Amino acid sequence: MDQITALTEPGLPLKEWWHTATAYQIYPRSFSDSDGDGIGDIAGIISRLDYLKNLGIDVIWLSPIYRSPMDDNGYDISDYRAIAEEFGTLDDFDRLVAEAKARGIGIILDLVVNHTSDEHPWFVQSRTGVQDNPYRDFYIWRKPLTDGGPPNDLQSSFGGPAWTFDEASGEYYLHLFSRRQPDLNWENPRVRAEIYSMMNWWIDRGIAGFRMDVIDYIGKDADQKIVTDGPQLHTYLQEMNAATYGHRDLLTVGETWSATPQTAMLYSSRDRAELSMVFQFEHVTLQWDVLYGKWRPKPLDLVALKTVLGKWQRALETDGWNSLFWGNHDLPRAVSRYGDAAGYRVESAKMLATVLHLLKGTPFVYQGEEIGMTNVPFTTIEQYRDIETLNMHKLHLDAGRLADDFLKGANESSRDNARTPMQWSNEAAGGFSSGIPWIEVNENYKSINAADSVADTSSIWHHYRRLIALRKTHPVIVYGKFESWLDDDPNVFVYSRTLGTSCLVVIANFKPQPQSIEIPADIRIIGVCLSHNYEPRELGAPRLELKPYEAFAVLQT
Ligand code: TEU
Repeated sequence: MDQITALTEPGLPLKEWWHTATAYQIYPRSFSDSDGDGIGDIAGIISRLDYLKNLGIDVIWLSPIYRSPMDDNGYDISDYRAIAEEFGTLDDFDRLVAEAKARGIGIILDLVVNHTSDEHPWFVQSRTGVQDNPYRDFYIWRKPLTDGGPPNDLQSSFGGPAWTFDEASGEYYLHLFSRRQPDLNWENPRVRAEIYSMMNWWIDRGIAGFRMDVIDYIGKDADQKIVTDGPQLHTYLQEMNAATYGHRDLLTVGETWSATPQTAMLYSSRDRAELSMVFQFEHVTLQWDVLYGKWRPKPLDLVALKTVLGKWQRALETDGWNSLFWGNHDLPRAVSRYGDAAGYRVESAKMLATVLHLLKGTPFVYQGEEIGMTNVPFTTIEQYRDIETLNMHKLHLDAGRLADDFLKGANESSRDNARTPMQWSNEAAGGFSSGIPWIEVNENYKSINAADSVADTSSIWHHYRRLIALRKTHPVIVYGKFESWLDDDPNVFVYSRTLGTSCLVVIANFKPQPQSIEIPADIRIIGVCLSHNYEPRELGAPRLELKPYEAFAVLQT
């Protein structure tokens, strides 16, 4: 059977443009500063579009660019239809969309509609204290209990109670993040209508889709303390789909920390008309400590990681769709978390890319990952900017944790690891800005930067570029059936992808020690080597000696 016939076999998903796409996430504040104020901006992004085009990506997910007091770097929006002044203007944005489109790249916006900023006019109205204000019911207000306390003990993700008392109205409002991010009341049909109208306004400007912030929260029932997967969640998503992007060809990806393969099917199954795909985080939380969470991470357990990734590959085999990612703006740098930034940075970054990009799903590359940027070794809490890190620092210290111990956790897991400026060159501030960056540049920019990576054909950047191109030329990477091998091996990941007569085998050593493995009898490592991070190896032998972090992929047709 030829590959095109295989693609239209019954049981396989219909083809969508985003099946073959690779996305790239930009955190605008830290990407490229065009005017020297130390903060990245839209004009800066435009100036880097050729770099991204060259890498081969199809879609850019922009973290929020809307007007915001920046309590949570833009995830606190005060005007959904305006651009933050430090990022530029609506004209700049329209130019970005057009310039990206001219290069075959779509722009996906971050849709943050679980909450707004407390400076959003809706909330300003809502909290005036006048109970019959038409905006009162745009947010979630509750009377104090008889002892004056909050309605229940729901906690904010950023630490402390999720309810804050408002003197003016004598009631509590809900905020599952900072107190400056009040939760919208999705039960109010006027709130939903406003959001859909805003979404259509952006869609009409030519965007390619949305990444939806904590979208698993919108069906919540705060009184029952149900936050994720609330009773109305899927009803609202179907309503949103029908009212906005349902009849357009857009990519929608929900951020869903709560997703399981079962719920992912609810979100992304074709007949349900909700989302294209979700971000699931099981491979992330796997490394969190029971007590301290991400602030005292556990070492990587490869068997557990393979189990999670394999489970998701199998569950969404014939319907629904996976997203694939190692990092984002909330997570540590991929090579620091899953690889070996100190000993084998280049080899392990390439290995991780190989493993991820040859799975089934849409890969998302987080800015700087393609050059192997690492976590930042801040030595004092004053160097951190992230609201979550600063709040947690206080809470952990108040609870008796030693400052150095917290810093060690922050070095490994703070969101600021991902937010230090993109390292463009070995010039001052890594070529990110001619001014003083809003957060310190990682001091390793002299040896880790985009200019050097692009110039060196053996770099991590070129490895990413090749992997991204492979997805475009080999349908087996897009649609092939996933199977895994040596599942109990704690050091090596072996999987295959099969489509028609094509079989791709991927072998990756996740350790700094060499490994010797017996090739399972039912797979054969013969054919063309599509990707490797050392010299191409001789194929066909029944035993394989793998070098530290060696990874390669072989295609047999
Ligand atoms: O993140 C949701 C979220 O739950 C994270 O804040 C998470 O709790 C934390 O990073 C893991 O410890 C989204 C955005 O991606 C994040 O940047 C925002 O701060 C948050 O929502 C609020 O909008």
